Amino acid sequence: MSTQRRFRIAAIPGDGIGKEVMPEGLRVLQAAAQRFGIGLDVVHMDWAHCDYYLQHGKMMPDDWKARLADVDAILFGAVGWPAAVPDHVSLWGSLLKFRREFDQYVNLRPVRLFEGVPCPLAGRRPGDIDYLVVRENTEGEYTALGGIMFEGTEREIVIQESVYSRVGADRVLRYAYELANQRERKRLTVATKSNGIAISMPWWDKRADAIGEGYPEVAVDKQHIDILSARFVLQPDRFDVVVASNLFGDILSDLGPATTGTIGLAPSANLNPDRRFPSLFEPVHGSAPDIYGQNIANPVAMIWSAALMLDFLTEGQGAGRQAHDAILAAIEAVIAEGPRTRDLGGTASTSEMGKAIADRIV
Ligand code: GGG
Repeated sequence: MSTQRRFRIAAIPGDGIGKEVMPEGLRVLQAAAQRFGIGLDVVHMDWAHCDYYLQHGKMMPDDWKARLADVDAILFGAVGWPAAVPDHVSLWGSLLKFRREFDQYVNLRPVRLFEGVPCPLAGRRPGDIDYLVVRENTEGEYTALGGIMFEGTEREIVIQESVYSRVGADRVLRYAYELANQRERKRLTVATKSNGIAISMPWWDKRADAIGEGYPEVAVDKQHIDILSARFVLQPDRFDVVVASNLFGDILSDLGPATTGTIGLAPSANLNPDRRFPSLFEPVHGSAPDIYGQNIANPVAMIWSAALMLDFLTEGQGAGRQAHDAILAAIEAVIAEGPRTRDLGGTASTSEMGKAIADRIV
C-alpha cells in the first residue's frame, strides 16, 4: 500500500508506568501505520519527568517548545513521582504547560465497557456504558492564582481563584454540542454546581444555554456534579456526551472508567481543535508508583490513545480512520480472549498484552 503522508510524533514517556506502556503504544502504532500505509517518524524525548527535574531543577528544558515545533502530535505517558517531587510541581512543570501553551482546550475522554470485562456495576452489559467526557482543559479550577496570608500562624488564610472566560467556556461547550449532534442519541449532559458555586457555575449554565441555541436537535440536561457522579454509577446508560469544567471533568473521567472495570483502559486526547499547535494523547491514568517496575500495567489506555491520535491526525478519514478502527478491534479481541493484565483478571505482562494487540493488526 502506498504511503499517504508522514506524521512526526514526539514520544514522551514521563514517569513510572508511563515508561512501561509507551513502548506498547508505539509497537501498536507502528503496526497499524505499516498495515495502512501511514508514514510515521517517532522522535523520543527524554525530559518532562521527575528524574529530569532532580538533575536540572525543572521538568523540561527551556526550549521545550522549539523542540516540539515540527511535530504533528505528542504521545505522552504519565507524570508524577511524589516521593521525589511534589505532584503540583511535576504537573505544572510539564503536562499543564503542554495543555495551556499548546491551547489544548478540549480533553476528550471516552468511557466504554468492553465485552469480557467484569463490570463492577451489577447487571450492566457492554453498550450500557458508552459515553464521552469532554473536559475543559486550560482554565476553570486549575489555576495557580491566589496566595497564603499569615502563613504558619493561627490566622493563616488561603485564597485560590478559579478562572472562566467566555472564549474558554464557549469553545469547549461548542465542541461538546458538535460532538453530541454527530452522535445517534444526540444527548448532552452539562456538569454544573450552580446551587453551591454561586457565580461561576450559574454563568457556565448560561453559556451552555447560549451555545445550545445553535443546536436545537441536541437534548441537553444540566446536572449538579454530585448527583451526576451518583448517576455514573447508578444509571450510566443515561449518558452520551458529558461536558464539564476542568476539575469536574478530571474527576468524572476517572470515575467513569472505574465503572468499566479498570482505569487502565481509559484513553484521552488533549486537543487543539484549531490545529495551530500539536495535540497530546495520553492515558487517563497516572504514573502508578505502586506497580511501576513490575511490567504489569495495562497498556490499553496508551494504545487506545495512540489510535485516537491517528484518527485526529487524519481528521477521521481514510487510512487514519481504518487504522484507528483496526486498533480498537484488536483491543476488543484481546480483552475478550486474552492475554489480559492483572487488573482485568489475567496474568499477562504489559508487553505480552501489547504484543498480542499488535499481532492482531493484520
Ligand atoms: N497520563 C495522565 C497523567 O499523568 N496524569 C497525572 C495527573 O495527575 N493528571 C492530572 C490531570 O490530568 O489534570
